[in-house]
Amino acid sequence: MIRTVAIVLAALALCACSGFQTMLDPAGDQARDIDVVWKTMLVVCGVMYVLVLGFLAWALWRARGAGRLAPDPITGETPADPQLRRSLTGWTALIAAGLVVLTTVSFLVDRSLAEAGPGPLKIKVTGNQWWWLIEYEGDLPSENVLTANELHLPAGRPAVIELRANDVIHSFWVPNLSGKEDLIPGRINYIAVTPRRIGDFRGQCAEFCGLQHAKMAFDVRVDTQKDFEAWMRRQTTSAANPTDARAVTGKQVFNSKACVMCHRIQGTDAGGTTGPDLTHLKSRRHIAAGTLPNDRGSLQAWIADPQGIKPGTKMPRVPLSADELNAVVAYLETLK
Ligand code: HEC
Ligand SMILES: [Cu+2]
Repeated sequence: MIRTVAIVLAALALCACSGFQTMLDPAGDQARDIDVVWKTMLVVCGVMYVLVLGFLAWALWRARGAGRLAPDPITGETPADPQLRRSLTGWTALIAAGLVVLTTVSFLVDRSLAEAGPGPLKIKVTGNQWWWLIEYEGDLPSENVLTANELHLPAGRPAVIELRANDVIHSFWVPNLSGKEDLIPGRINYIAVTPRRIGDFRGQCAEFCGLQHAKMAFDVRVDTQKDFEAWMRRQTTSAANPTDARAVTGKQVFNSKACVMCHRIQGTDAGGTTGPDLTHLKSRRHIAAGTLPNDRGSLQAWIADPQGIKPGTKMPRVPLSADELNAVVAYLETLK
């Protein structure tokens, strides 16, 4: 029996304390600082809670002896209790000390969250209903990178992310790396992130932003500096021309339908900015902001009926024949 309980508790602790979308498993400086505040609060409040319950039990126990502190039946006065006075003074001091600890820790952590380290990587993230535009500023304009729904960061280097919104208020939150920061139309906010652990994480919009708010997630990849640079270099290249016959047809279909008005594919006539950049679509893990895995079946389902998968999404259903749909997907699959 005790063993079963122990196993269940251990399983609960494990599944709550590690993972790619949890603040209990910090993988960056800011998340680690926030974790310090959380643990301090847990300890201080936990100790207080146990003490309060302990004193309550003790008071009930004492009251059992009946009438020790009962008013004098003749004068109606309660006898002074020096022990009680001393305990109350001690108790007040303890509360004050607890509050001082909490205030100090949260003040210090708040300060440290406000400053990024030296030489930060600069990234712009723009919230749209319901996807994330992500831009990296290179040293030269030709080294700028435009992508969507997948944030890449080098481990160990501070990054400052500039946050904007195109329509309504969204909120940027990657629990493993840092706190939350709102994206507000007409305003620029910043959030600093210094990832320390290589791995895949997940971010989520944390401010209700309409119908598909829950399907406004993004992937985060923390790489070594070298892998990050290789990724950046690939992202700056134009889309290769398809060679496969079906993909060639797919490109023609894409460019002759409404797709071209909303999506950009670098190196082609497609230059729309209403939807995500598709130049390196297949290098991403998910489509439609974390909604579906990035495979052939999902791409077909999405393009055939975006409104069925994400009702209200700003991508309309573009009528395509089955052949056209297959061809377009074959083309999209060449966009590595
Ligand atoms: C009116 C603008 C518009 C048109 C037309 C349009 N799209 Fe989209 N598309 C979007 C928007 C906006 C999104 C993001 C939707 C979301 O995640 O909520 C999107 C998402 C996508 C995605 C997923 C991209 C990603 O990284 O998540 C693919 C693939 C795609 N569109 C392909 C197409 C194809 C192929 C066509 C033509 C048949 C097309 N789109 C027509 C606006 C458009
Ligand atoms: Cu949102």
